[in-house]
Amino acid sequence: MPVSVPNGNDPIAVIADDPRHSVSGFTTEFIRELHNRQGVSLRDASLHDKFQATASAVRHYMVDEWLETKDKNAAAKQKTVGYLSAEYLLGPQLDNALLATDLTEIVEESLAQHGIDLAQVREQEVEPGLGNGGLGRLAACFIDSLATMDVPCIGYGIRYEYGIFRQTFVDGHQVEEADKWLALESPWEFVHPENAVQVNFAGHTETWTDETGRERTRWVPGWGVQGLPYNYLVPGYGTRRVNTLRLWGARANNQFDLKTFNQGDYVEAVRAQTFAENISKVLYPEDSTPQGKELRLQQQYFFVACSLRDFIENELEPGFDLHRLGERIIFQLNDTHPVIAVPELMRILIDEKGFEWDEAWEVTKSCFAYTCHTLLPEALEVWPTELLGRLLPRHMQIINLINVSFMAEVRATFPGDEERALRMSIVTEHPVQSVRMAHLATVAGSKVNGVAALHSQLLRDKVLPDFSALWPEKFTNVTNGVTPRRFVRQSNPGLSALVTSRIGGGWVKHLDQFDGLEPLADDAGFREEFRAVKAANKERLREVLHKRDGIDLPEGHLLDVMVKRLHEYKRQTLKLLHVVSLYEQVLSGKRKVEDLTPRTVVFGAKAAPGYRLAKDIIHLINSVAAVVNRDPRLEGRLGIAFPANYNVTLAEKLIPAADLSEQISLAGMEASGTGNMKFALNGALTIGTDDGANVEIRGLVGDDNFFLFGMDEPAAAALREQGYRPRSIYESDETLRATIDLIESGIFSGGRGGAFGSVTSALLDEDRFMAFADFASYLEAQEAVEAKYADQEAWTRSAILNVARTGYFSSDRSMRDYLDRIWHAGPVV
Ligand code: NTF
Repeated sequence: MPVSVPNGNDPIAVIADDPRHSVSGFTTEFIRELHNRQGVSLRDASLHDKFQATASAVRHYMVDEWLETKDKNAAAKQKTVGYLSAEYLLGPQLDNALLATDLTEIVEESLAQHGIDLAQVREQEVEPGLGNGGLGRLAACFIDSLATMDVPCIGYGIRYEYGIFRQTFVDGHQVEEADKWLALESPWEFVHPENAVQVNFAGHTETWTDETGRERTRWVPGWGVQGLPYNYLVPGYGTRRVNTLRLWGARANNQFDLKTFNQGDYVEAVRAQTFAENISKVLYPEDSTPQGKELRLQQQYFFVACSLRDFIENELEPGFDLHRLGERIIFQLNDTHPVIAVPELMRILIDEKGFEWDEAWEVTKSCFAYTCHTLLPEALEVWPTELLGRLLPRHMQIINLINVSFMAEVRATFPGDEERALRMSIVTEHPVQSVRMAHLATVAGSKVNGVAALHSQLLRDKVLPDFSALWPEKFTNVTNGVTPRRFVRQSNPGLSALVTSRIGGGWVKHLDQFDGLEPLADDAGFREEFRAVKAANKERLREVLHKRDGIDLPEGHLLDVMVKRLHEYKRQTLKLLHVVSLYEQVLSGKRKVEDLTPRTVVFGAKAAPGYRLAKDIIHLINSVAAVVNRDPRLEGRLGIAFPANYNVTLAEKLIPAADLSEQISLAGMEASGTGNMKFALNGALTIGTDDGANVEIRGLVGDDNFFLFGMDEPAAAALREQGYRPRSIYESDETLRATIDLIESGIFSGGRGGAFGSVTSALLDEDRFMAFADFASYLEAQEAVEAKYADQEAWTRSAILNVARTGYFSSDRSMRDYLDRIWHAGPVV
């Protein structure tokens, strides 16, 4: 490799003098991998062998840079971002690696020369689904951006053996299957068993007196496991930097508990091993509503303990003065999941390194910052002190001590305000004595941020108001972003080529350059090309859905897409009520079928396996689809497609094909959303509420290019305050009543009335997220959609303006905001 290239900013220069960077060069690497890694000849290789060999050959092209990056980091001694996240929803890796190494055409040609189709090889990849949804995908976008921006970063997380479950439908019901993503092994990881880290649990603490006569505490653990680091390469785009994603897998300490084994209980001995290895076995599938399960706390502590140990012992030079730790690392807490890292760092500094409490606290505060990703009270994690104290007795002590001095500070600042002190306490007594992890994170973090402007404001005003009164300067906003590499350049090659033909290719790294497209919205020729790209993307999607799901998308329809986790607050039911109301209007003759805008509504959504109502909603969607899609009276003008197992791989095909993006959560509920950004960047128009980042999207694209509906957050709060009665809306709104009545009639359940009673009564009796209140407004906005879609020139103009004006939502911009306002770190080249 041309390590001699002094400045790695020009990938073309780097590549030009690499002899391997040619068709014959790649062929050599590929054949070598087939032989040496897969142990097969080209003649006998299966498609899977070919994928493994392709992937590992492509990885060759990144390894030198990766090693070089490590050396560069060690020499520079600059601050590293330690992104602590329980989830990384990476998506398939091959295309991303091909893009970063600029090998796509070369590999395509090299494989073609041997009769291999890259497209088929690509399909072999099983995506690592190590996340639930937005939070995990955001982490993946962020590490991509940091590498691209030359910033030293280690992503730390868990190598779940089973990622997010595979969703299938049986009679319209969701059925979960284990996600065996490692069954055929991942070609992307480097495991280093020799760098295993010991992690302990349980036991008790005791005090002792050190040589200086100082009273110290030590933790005598009850049991432990080892964390094995699995390194993934995170290549930057257009730079030589390749950062690291380090995921930890649990392994038993001793392969066998020999004592038990010698006593003859072989099975018991092996069982202990299984117990330890369970820690990294499976991703919890709850999105937004965590279950307070002991295994989950084990997972959280497991990965942060490994990560802190790893950074301190392996990433810093020997003898580094830990009093200055905050100059070299900033650990970003991705939601509350890694917050147990706070007492862990305190424990390391005090118990192991002999720091005084105050010194340790100063260092700790400088090393953490906290991102909150939610507004739902039930999503804020709390751990019963009984559980925490049993699993991590020393950490429980430290949390209590942090709380004692924090309470003293609160009481000194607000004398006599005992209620406030109780509200703010890290440890709460109700309903059972528990630790509020968001409070701990806020107390310890140097900064606390929300993920969109509205969310950060609500975080200050409603979720943590007492904290923002105490420390106003601690709170800030960083609006989320998405990586333009994966979500435009890779997933939408047609649009990428079109855009590049007009404004050059700089946008891939500088997405604000999309603003250069603005004048082209008025260029009829460009609009035609833009429409052709959308049409081709729809065609590609038709092929994918046909092959993947046996779904035949009709041609020429408005593609109306709602893809995200199934949750009541996101209001998939509102979308469904719209479809049912259209159907009802046709059945009852209120609307002529030829007046319907031909439209297919695409849903993609997984429900947490224990979330009953969400699963009932999935069943209802599938049941409505089964009837509507077959009713000849609709003349094929209205349909629902609900492909199972929505994931990153499908998103990359679906988003570029969409016309309309559904972002319809109740205002004040969706922290940000990131799908909303991906759709806008790919030229879909949004129908949405004033929620999360929708607010900023609308602000940028303008009211003429966005379909706003529904109550805003203050209106929703006021209505709730006033006493919300969904049934009275049902009674007064004729369209809504006819829609609900049609569902209750049994038409979607083979004549059995009341089959979807759980869904309809949740709406009629409670409607926690006020779908009824926004129903009329939503239908009106959908009429505006139809009117605009009828004028294809106007629609395309708006779509182009969406692309041109949303460059702000690059995760590179998010990273710049974090670097400037929170991390105070920068690039190392
Ligand atoms: C999610 N939060 C939010 O619900 C989304 O609005 C947001 O876009 C993403 O985070 C990324 O910031 C969660 O998944 C969790 F766990 F915090 F509830």
